[in-house]
Amino acid sequence: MQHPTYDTAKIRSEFPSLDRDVNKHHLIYLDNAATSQTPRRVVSAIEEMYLRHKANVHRGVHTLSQEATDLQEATRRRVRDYINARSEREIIFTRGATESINLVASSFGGEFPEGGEIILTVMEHHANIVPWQLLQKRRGLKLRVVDINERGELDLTQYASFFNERTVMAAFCHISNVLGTVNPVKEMVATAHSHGVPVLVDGCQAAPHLKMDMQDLGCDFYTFSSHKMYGPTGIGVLYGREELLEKMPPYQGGGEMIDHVSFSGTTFAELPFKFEAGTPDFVGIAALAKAIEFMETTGLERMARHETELLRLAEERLRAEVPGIRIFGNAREKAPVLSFLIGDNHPYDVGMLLDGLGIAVRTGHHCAQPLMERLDIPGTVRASFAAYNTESEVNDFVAGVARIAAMLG
Ligand code: C6P
Repeated sequence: MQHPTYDTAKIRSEFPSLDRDVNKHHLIYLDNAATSQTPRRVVSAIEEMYLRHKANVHRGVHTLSQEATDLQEATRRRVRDYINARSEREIIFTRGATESINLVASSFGGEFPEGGEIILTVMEHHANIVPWQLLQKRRGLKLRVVDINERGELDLTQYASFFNERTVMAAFCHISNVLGTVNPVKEMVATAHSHGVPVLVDGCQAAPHLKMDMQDLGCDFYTFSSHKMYGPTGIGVLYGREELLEKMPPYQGGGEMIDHVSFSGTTFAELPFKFEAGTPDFVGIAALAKAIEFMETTGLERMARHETELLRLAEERLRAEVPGIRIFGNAREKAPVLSFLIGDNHPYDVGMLLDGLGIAVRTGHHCAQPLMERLDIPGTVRASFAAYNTESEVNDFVAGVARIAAMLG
């Protein structure tokens, strides 16, 4: 099954964390949709920053400060190229996707007119629901929620029907973190734009698997978190179209985001710094470049093909070998995220028993409670695959689930 040029052993050799034992079993890490493991080159870059280049960015004329600033800004350019944005002015570093969405809701949404409507979908992560709900209260807005079909795909007819003269925003995920559904984002952006409505895409689950191309997608805002794409924790990227960012007020005030401060009035820095108040996590930002390098050298398409093969294998074998298994999310285009339940057994019980076998999966509502309500389930067990997972890990995982199913009855 493994392609001759795709060498998981070589990839795994960069991830020492995969070599450890858990509960007397060799770790099988299948919680990649929550956070991926980190390759050595990223950790080395963090170490290098702390041991050689630690000085505050954009603040000093001394050499260390220049070095740290150069490394941070080199990552910005790398991200710009990686996601095919037009300019590095469109790349804002945040703490993660959650902060990015709060930034857009607060700053871009701050002037939405009362009675305005925001289109969301039922498969959103709380990070793409709650910031809009907070804004809804502040501005007197209405949220409209697009439903899914039995495969877990969005109802695009309903989506198109929601647009009217009151619609002020559409915000949806590129890939569902529970169902794995890959949404037809380009088409959805085009629909919104045909009504003059701006779009935010939550690309958190897409970043580790898909080529992100801002100019091709045409969206107004796009966001993702570094920790899910082999990078450091605590860093996110917000892409925004320059002409929108230019008009938006700052999200937070403080150092770094100003041009000149006086008590009679303050002027703000140029993009993207207007949105980066305070000392950023320049150590992590510098190291994010190495995560992008890892994905580029491994080959995003080859990684995705490998991960899809693991997903298909796991789905087929679970269906064949585990009586009473229910898999949630059977979209025609699906990312390597596998949510399931065994009969009526609680996901926590299954997750705990899998942990006893050294197998890490996520259990619960996955920060998508409205989706759980829609599916009428308390939560799921979720296995999610990354570039370093192997066919033999999938086989052990399926055997583990089968054993647990037999035990629980
Ligand atoms: N989902 C999961 O296990 P942060 O926490 O800001 O890095 O990412 C939030 C987020 C936003 N959107 C989607 C689609 C996501 O999947 C996540 C994070 C993790 O599914 C942790 S809850």
